[in-house]
Amino acid sequence: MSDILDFIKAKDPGQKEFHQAVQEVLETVQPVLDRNPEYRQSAVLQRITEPERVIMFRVPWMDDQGQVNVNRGFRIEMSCAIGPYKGGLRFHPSVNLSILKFLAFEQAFKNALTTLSMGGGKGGSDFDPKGKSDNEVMRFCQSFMTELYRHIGPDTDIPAGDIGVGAREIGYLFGMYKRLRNEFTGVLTGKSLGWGGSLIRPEATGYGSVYFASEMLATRDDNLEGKTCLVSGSGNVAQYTVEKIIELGGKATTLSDSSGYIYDEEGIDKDKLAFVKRLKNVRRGRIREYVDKYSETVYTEVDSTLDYNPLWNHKADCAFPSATQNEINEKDARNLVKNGVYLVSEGANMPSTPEAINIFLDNKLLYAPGKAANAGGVAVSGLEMAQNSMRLSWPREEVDSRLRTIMKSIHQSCLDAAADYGVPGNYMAGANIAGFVKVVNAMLDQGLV
Ligand code: NDP
Ligand code: 2IT
Repeated sequence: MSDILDFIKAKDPGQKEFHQAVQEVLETVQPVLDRNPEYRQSAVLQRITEPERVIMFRVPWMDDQGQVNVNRGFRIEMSCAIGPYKGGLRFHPSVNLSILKFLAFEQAFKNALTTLSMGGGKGGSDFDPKGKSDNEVMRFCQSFMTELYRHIGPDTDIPAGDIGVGAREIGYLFGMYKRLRNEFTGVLTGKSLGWGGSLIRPEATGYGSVYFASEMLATRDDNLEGKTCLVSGSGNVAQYTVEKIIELGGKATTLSDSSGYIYDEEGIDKDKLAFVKRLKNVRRGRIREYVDKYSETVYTEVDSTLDYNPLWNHKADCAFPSATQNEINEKDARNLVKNGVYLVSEGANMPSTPEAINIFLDNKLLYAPGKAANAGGVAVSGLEMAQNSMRLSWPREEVDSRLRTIMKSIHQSCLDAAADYGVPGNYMAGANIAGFVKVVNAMLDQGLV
């Protein structure tokens, strides 16, 4: 196991996020390999850690001043063992091969857990949509799709949103794909409702993460009623996490963006959440404006000299990290435990460092890893694909009830796999093992391809 990890690190030395994601999975699936010696002969670890295909391309685009800019575009086609490549696109200046490979790697196992037939992929660009006009974003998306279109298709690879890619970007990307291919198909998910989108897709990741939390609480005869929750981020996932927490009787006290966070001791209610949605989705403003509107609340600017994030240092019961990778470090994890938090449900992908995860596990928290807790988003993407194929759309209640059933099933698969391999209650090990076994068995069934 450690030989394989050393080999991967030596081959791509700079890819620290990818190494982190791989190390976690390799460490937890060791007992699966011990029980299935044929996996070694078939070199399954070497195969699942090497993307089936990596596409990297130049994206030239013109800004509103007539200046030409160049960004880098990517699509990582990680695994199509159980279905066509599926996963989001991230537009953020930090995007690089390491981050997209970690996301694509996690996606393959996440998608396997959803019960639907989807392989794993991820893509994006180091383009920063922040501060750009709609026209600039449109020109960028059109240029990006002018290359991407030849690699994707409704039965081949189906991208969707992630950080920096929401309904606006999906619209521009879809428009260009349709023009280039002369076909109207479900090649992207997260589409708007009027032209092929699914009800509940915008809500799905946040709702799903809270449904998963409710399932974990139910194992202790508990629920979200009256629970205080810390939420990070203020984008798609964070907004619908707060919405579901409110609906289930909990109280969310924090939201953040990359500049800082707000603390609202009274709780973010429906009206305040509606303000955040307008602020973030329509005006594309900063979370600090929340305190201008609600003066009894507190805004704290990011302080890069601190070695912890003060957002995670408030009294609470539950935490829903919903911004980005490695946003909870060891010190943050200790602060969470010290403040009484006993449940962490990861809306973001890999938001906790390995040291933070160890603290959650040592302290017997109900800890749900992203590949289980945030799988509701891609699951409803799968339901969007199903509806597109049938050329019909299901009502809100139907999609929501399917989402709830899928989250329940993921929760059960994690518990079953964890118990089967002697680590009862360890959702991280359970998610990794259940996802891994499904992907690897499909690979073995299909021969050496
Ligand atoms: P959005 O772009 O809608 O929102 C992202 C939020 O996170 C913003 O508040 C953003 O702040 C903050 N953020 C992003 N990068 C950083 C950073 N480096 N440091 C601090 N804050 C940051 O994205 P989503 O809500 O869609 O995604 C959030 C997380 O959820 C990601 O980890 C994503 O991979 C994961 N996820 C998303 C799914 C989906 O369906 N959308 C599905 C499953 C997981 P700012 O505006 O200042 O950048
Ligand atoms: O990380 C994720 O699962 C997503 N960004 C959603 C992917 C999708 O295809 O809906």
